[in-house]
Amino acid sequence: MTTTLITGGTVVTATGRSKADVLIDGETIVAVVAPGSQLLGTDLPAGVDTVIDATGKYVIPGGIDAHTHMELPFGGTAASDTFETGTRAAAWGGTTTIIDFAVQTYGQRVFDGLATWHQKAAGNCAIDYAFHQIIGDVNADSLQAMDGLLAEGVSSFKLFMAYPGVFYSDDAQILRAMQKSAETGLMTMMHAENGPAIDVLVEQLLAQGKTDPYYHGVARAWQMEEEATHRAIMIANLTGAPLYVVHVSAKQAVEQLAAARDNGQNVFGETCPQYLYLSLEENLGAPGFEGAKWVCSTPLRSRAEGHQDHMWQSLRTNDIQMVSTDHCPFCMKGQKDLGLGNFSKIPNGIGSVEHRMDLLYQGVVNGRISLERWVEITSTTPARMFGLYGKKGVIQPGADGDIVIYDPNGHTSIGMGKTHHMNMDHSAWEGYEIDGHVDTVLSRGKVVIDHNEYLGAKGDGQFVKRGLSQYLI
Ligand code: DUC
Ligand code: ZN
Ligand code: ZN
Ligand code: ZN
Repeated sequence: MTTTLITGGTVVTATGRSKADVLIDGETIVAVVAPGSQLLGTDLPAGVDTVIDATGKYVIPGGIDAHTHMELPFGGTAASDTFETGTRAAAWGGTTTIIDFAVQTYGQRVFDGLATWHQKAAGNCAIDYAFHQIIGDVNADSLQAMDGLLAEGVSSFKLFMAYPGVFYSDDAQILRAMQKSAETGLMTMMHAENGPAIDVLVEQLLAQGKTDPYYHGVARAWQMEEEATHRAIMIANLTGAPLYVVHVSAKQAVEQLAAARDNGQNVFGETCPQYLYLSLEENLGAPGFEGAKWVCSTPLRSRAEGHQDHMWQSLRTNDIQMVSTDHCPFCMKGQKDLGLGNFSKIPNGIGSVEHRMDLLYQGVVNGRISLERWVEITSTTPARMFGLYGKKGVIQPGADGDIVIYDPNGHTSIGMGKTHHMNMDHSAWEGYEIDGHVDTVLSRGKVVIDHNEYLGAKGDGQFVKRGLSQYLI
């Protein structure tokens, strides 16, 4: 087995920072010790195979992106990153685990959907991966199948209050699924937008000739997110289901989540980089058809209304617990352009899996969040929330050797021809300049990114079985 010593760096976890050396034996961290001290308690042969000098750098647990959609069939096309290209891009950006969404489509059996996702991912991933299960058709058969999900290492399922005719669950289905969630302990994940009402608004806007990408944001009004979030919280309250609301963008939805937590409920919220940085006015409202790059759901919100600032503040106060990407990339040519002349036909999604760690680190530079909070919201909380903690999300003996060496004095220019490894013909983050740089990435002890060189291979990444959430009160 290869041994690796990361020496001279500052180890940062969710609870603090200290100068420490990290010793990895094979795939596993075996010691974290003050620099220069004897590596007591380890029975290593003298000397290590590889020494990595991390002087002046942060040594953090690898990022965990708990919300990705590689190869998702959606909007008449499919997300442009495969498991191969998407996980490689993730590695470049310091993410060492993704949790993707297996899909049960309408009329399909749950385990057939899960098997399809295993086929897509197996042998193709650069980093470790796990699955949530989308339940696209809540019925007696799927409710019964949910009893078997945990044994498959899938401890969470997602429902949609949006997209009637595609993945949609009505309130009766949500109630039954949440009863199952309470009974099994599986986390209910919710896409909280009132889809039927939004569809009426879409129809009315199109009838008025309002066809530009901007109107995607107008139709998917914050009231529709707040209302659905509240409804999901109330059904969770009634049933006792643990609830995790995905891609929260409206400040009013955050207030609903905060009130539920104050009320003692196991209710959690995730936001995404796009809701921290991008806006309805500047991005969806870009000239011509440009705004299509930023069509995603929930939509980008108005900066004038203050959603972005509120979201940063919520990360600080833990009203929002973590940040995932909802990585769902589509090219402009041949995919986004399906919606030329009709915003409702633009495939929904933004590609960010490569940039989440950098974009959030910028929050540390700007004094929005602490260094420890950065690690917490990008790695430690995702691990705890979705039953990976101990193996992932922390630097301690026994944990996987998933480590990022981050250079606070480095610099990252994001954009096409600069830092961009996702399978897209544009970057939603073109021109972003980051004070900080992912220098070295280890995935289960193997160096997969060495400065600006990719050393990984498809098939390095393994499926990880998850346990129940370790975050519940
Ligand atoms: N939102 C997106 O932006 N893309 C995929 C599905 C979703 O809910
Ligand atoms: Zn969603
Ligand atoms: Zn999603
Ligand atoms: Zn460097």
